[in-house]
Amino acid sequence: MFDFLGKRLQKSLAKIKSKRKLNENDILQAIREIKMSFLEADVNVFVVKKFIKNIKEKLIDLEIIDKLTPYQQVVKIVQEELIDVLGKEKQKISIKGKPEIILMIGLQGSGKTTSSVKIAKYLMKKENIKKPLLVAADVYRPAAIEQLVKLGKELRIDVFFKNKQKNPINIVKEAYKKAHDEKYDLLLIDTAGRLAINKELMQELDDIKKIVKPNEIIFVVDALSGQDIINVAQIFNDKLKITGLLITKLDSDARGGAALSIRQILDIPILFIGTGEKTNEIDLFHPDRMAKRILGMGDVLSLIEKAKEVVDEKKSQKLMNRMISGKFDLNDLMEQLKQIKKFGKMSKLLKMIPGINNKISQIQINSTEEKFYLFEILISSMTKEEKQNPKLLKNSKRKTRILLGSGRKPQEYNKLINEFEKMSKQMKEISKKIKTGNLNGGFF
Ligand SMILES: Nc1nc2c(ncn2[C@@H]2O[C@H](COP(=O)(O)OP(=O)(O)OP(=O)(O)O)[C@@H](O)[C@H]2O)c(=O)[nH]1
Ligand SMILES: [Mg+2]
Repeated sequence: MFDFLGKRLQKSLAKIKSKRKLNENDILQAIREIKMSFLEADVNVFVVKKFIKNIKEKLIDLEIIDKLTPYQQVVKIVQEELIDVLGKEKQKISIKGKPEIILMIGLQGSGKTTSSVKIAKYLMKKENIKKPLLVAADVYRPAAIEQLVKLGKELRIDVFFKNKQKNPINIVKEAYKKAHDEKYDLLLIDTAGRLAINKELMQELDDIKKIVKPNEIIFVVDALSGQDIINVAQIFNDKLKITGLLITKLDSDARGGAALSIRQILDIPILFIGTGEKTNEIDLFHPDRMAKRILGMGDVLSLIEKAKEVVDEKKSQKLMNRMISGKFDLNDLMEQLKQIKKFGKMSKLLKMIPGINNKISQIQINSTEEKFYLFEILISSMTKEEKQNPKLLKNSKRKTRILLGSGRKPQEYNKLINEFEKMSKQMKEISKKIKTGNLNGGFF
């Protein structure tokens, strides 16, 4: 997520980290570096100019306050201005209509269809939407209707479509009537993609807008877009008045600067970001949290929210109790691995933890993920008895059977046993400390 900008910016700022005083030259050099970071991340020149002008004014007047190092003060200023670029406050869709009507627009392949489903699912979970209707208004691309129908089916969300109707305006009219008649509380219209600005298709969107009078018109923009997306967004906005942005594919290594720049140039809030192909890979956009993340300060709030969403509290409590009581078997380990997996990719998770961003390499992450995967396979080949009583795993007949069943190597098996023993030992020690009330320095 804006990783390129983050890494580059953190590198620029690291140069002044150890300085106890900053002279004019240091400041100018830092400003130059910051400017280059933004330009290299493909942020629009006008946005960069404004940003630099603002931080320059603040940095020149910098008065060193005792409590903060010069570095901390510079970071604070950059953070404030970054929040300004990202959009000051969190924006969210407030459900106004009955039904709430959302129109999705954007270039071809930007992620409109996927995002339509993601938004419907998100609003059902967070905003008390109970009966959404998705509308397949893309009659041009073969299989477009099928794509939405399939996604809707997976999530048990109704999809309105007409295989024979070739006029999207008529489809929308009918869907609009159905939504009112059958008391749907959300009407979400997925429209056809445009390769570039095309007058006819633009008129079609305007006609749809006039019929349904949407509460939200969301412009879906791919993080991989180049600078020309800003012009495209401008034209869409002039004709249709966009109410919010959704930036997709922020899980890729796209620099994302161009998509990001639309926010400030057109003064349209970023409502959501797409972080993967799965229908739950959508996040509300919080400018302050994103600024912190870009500056390597972590995003603990998002991490806690995510944990609440994915971790089954009862199971965690049970697991915790077993750990404290010194009982911890391979069933528990498997349960723990499953809970971790629910967070998604480990690299995403680690980026939310302050200070850790640059300290763990992708290689280390990959090897941990691989190890967990391996453990899961091996544990799956064990009997219930073996999982409850790991001592049985020393038996060579059992070992041979498990290796055969899992298709793994003896070294891998030994690694699991060793690591499990180490873990159990640590847990027994912690449990002893808790029981004797002797927990110096906490758990870790
Ligand atoms: N990695 C990743 N892929 C995404 C994301 N959003 C969408 N995609 C993928 O991007 C491709 C295009 O997505 P669609 O939702 O079909 O895009 P669209 O705008 O509806 O495309 P058209 O209808 O052809 O204009 C699909 O392969 C999606 O799975 C995202 O946030 N991350
Ligand atoms: Mg589509």
